[in-house]
Amino acid sequence: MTEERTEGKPTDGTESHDPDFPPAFLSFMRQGWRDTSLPVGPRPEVPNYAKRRAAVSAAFPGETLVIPTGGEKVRANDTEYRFRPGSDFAYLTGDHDPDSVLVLRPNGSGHDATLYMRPRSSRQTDEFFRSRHGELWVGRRHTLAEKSSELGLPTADLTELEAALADLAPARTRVLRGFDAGVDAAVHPYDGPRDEGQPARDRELAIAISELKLVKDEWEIAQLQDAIDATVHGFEDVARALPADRGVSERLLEGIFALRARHDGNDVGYGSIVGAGEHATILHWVHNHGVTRPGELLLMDMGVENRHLYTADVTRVLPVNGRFTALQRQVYDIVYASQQAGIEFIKPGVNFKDVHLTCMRVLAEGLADLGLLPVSVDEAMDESSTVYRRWTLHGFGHMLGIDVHDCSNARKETYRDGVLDEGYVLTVEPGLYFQPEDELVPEELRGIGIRIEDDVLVTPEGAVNLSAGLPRRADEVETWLAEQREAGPRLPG
Ligand SMILES: [Mn+2]
Repeated sequence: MTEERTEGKPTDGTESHDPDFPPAFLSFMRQGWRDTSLPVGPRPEVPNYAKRRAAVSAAFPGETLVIPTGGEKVRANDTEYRFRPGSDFAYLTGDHDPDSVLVLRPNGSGHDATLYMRPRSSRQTDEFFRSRHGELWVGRRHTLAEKSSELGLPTADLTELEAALADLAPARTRVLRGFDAGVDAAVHPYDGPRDEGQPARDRELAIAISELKLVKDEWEIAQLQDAIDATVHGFEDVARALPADRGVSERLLEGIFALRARHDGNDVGYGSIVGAGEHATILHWVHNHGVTRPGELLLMDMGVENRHLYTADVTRVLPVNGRFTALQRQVYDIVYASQQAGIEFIKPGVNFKDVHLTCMRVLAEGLADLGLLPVSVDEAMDESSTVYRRWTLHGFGHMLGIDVHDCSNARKETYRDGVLDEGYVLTVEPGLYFQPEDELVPEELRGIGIRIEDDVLVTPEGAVNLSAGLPRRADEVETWLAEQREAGPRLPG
């Protein structure tokens, strides 16, 4: 299914700058290799993945379900980005290899699962040393048996997938589209033009998986806590490297956080946002080419993605010189009060939308106190107005899990217009942003951007803040920053 990637290039994956292969070298390379085996056994979390597959199976009785992970993405020419598995595929299998495809076939009472994968390079062909996808280029892959043992899932060679997909009845098949062009082309469940987008039947599969993900099981909550704890660690490293009395580049801070993540065996779940001064007013500031300045604020929105791909999403604002000015603190306290009101409001049964309104009303009241609202708070909060949004810009938060914006295919009625339930994990992240060129705010507010973001678990009693390892209140943030500086720089080692 991936051959089209090499179209127009030598089929063995070599490049024009690669050396030739004289026969003497080829025959010498083909001999004398000892077989090896990987020391793998069933991973403890295997039953969790089986449970999720059973839930998807129950939603689509009698139908074949095809769920690819996707392939490596070209960065430039023949270099690729580091592979990141498709979230839904990883959620259902735990497999992290590129190009794999999960197929669930109806068996009368439920489904039989098969993981189609690229097994280790055979020594019977020259692929292992000639192809850039061969093991001497990319490292040892699992055999079919090794992968099966590790994931508790029957496996088959990816080369058999095309035949397996060939005879599927369109009306009884659903594909998670958009991940693997080869799979998408192989299964044609509709006659319309390709550019009409994902057909409704396939869309229902994506929706069902997204809605299953709304409730996190205990193992997932442990993964999220692990990612969040690693994130706390990373924020501490950054705070310890942030000088109070001189500027450093935003990229230094981005790099320290990334170094901590990679050193711990993790990654970042999204491009770190490190906004010094007025860069904090740009919501997705990822250029990070600015410099901190004592006296200004520093906004950092960063999250570690752990080795099972669950990610944190945390934002903190620090006063670079160690102390908020009275005005900075006034704005900070409005955002804090908004976030606190949102967290206190959250419990099973409340509407997602009402959490939003709870947070936004506190922000609107704060804007009124600052003398900025052109109308009353009630008028501003009316659906026909919402003028306060000039300075709040975004919603209160989003679901969090294996994607930073998790459950994104859930229907509006189960997510934005839905009701929170036990086991949901979501961010609470109100903010206030005063653009440097905003003539409707006093000059001293221009260029201030503040967001406080935490990751919250919905429990029977209410909400538990999973990221409480980082303080949020203004005075506590100052104390924490001073403590980190006192402890001194800490680099992984
Ligand atoms: Mn977020």
